[in-house]
Amino acid sequence: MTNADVAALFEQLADLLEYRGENAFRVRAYRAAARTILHLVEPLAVIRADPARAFTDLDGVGADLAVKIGAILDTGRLQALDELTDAVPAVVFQLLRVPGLGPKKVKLLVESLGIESLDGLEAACREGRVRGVKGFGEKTEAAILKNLEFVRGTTDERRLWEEADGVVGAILEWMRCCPAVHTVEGAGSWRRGRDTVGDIDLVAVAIDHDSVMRHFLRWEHVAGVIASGSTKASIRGPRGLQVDLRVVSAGSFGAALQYFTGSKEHNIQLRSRARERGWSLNEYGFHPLASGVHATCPPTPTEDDVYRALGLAWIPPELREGRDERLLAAEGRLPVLVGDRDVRGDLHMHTTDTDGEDTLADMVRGAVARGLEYVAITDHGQRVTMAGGLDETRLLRQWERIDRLNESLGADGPAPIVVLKGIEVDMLEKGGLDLPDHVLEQADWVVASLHYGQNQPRERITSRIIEAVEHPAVRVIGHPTGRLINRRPAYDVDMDAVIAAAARSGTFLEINAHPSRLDLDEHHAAAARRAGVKVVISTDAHSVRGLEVMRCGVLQARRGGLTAGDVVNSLPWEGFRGVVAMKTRA
Ligand code: DGT
Ligand code: CA
Ligand code: CA
Ligand code: ZN
Repeated sequence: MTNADVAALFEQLADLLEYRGENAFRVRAYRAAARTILHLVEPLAVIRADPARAFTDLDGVGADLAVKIGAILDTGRLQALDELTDAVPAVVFQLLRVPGLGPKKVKLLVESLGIESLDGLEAACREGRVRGVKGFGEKTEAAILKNLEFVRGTTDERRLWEEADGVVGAILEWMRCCPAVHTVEGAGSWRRGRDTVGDIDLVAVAIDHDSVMRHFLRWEHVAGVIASGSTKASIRGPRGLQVDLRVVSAGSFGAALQYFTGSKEHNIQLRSRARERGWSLNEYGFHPLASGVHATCPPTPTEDDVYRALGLAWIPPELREGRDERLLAAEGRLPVLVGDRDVRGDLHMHTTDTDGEDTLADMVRGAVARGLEYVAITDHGQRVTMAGGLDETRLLRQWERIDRLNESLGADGPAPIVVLKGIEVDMLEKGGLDLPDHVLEQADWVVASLHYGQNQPRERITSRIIEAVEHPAVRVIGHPTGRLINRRPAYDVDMDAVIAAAARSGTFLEINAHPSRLDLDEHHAAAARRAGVKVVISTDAHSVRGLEVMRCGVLQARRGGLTAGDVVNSLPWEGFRGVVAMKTRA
């Protein structure tokens, strides 16, 4: 069970309680616990394994909830939810998955229209029956139709890259314990750094195939064997993820790693290039196309050999999507992609002054430990009341503390890090920002984000964001499209217009590195690059652990073809201080 799985169970319980009109206090308690758990970067199992800690240390988790969490970790189930589930019609669960439909609305739809399925809801929307229900209107009806499309397009089968990455790390470690394994590497969409992963693919070279297969199937996390043979096997692993293993000979390793890394589209491009040279290409290597020809083909012990034989530079896996990478590789024009070590600063993070879990001092210590040269503290502005957003007085007080912190950091010798006075302002529903200009002018770093009124029509959302882009104090737009992978679609926004405005005004766009945001996504990141807009990769950390997700943002930037030069926070402090100082823009 991942933290997200546990949080989802509590959310479902809260939904069902609310659907049945039960005690609002209990509903809120479960929701608060779900939020806390979702925000933890550390797995609940790790907390439980630590004798010095208890679930009751977590915000909003009392004795009763702590017991429930333990039971979920043991059994994968929440008994209270199982009991309620039987008492609620099945369609309720489907309807609750539609973004924008909460328990109260679902109850109205079920009871007044007799909706029995997603199809039934779609028909009711198309026939204009939903707008007749109290509390619904034409706009809600249109929003439901759009969101129904989203629900249908999303299965829970694809997991966030970071979740898959945890499983890949564990299985590689296990496979490397096997004496018969010579080499084993992860391939597939995980290696390409896609934002979500369907299943995990491993490629191994082994001395003795059988003992490798036996070792694989003996992994403690195998929940079921899907297929097993002497060269390939598939298991159901932790978190429901399928893991495919291929075992090949050392001479085929390069070809196999290349083949199983994919993507399919990229492989098709390589095969057609191989054909031009009179070869076929598969997971075992190159072979002559014409039968009876005994010409020798290039050997493929490494991936580099495969690309070199085709007259191509080695292509980073993140670019292997069958777009323009083959052309760029043939002409030696592949971008030198930004890497984890290029990142020098983190310009979006929260503290206990709003909805963060760790204090200002702890966040800064965490950033120093990660080797960062500068950070911006960007707690929420006052509009985000739910998170205890800062008004002018509280913000100025925080900035005084940051001044003092910087002084003390530099007290004996050079400071290990520069702490910038920042803020994450909210773009208000009716336009404008949630803190006055005279305050924003005093900030070192202003992130502007849109958290409310996400269902407004395209023109409204777009003009709110462009207004923020053009605001002289705003340096970067936070999570510009608002998507939450597998949970909520992006808001309806004209990103071409936003990117064009950012290019005109020199405003940056964020790649939010949180594994379920990754926003800008790879396509928008690439579009920003083409338009000459620089991006900022930020963690939006709400805890010290949250700082670790930077690598997920870097992967997304790499998939967008970004170089260090495209990423503002790859500048060393000496260069970045000039960016901070540059407040008035053309
Ligand atoms: P996923 O698992 O849906 O996130 O995406 P991938 O890319 O990991 O896809 P997967 O697991 O089906 O296959 C791994 C790689 O193996 C894929 O990227 C390319 C290669 N591959 C698998 N099946 C085929 C196929 O039928 N034709 C070709 N050309 N390549 C294939
Ligand atoms: Ca895969
Ligand atoms: Ca696969
Ligand atoms: Zn934030």
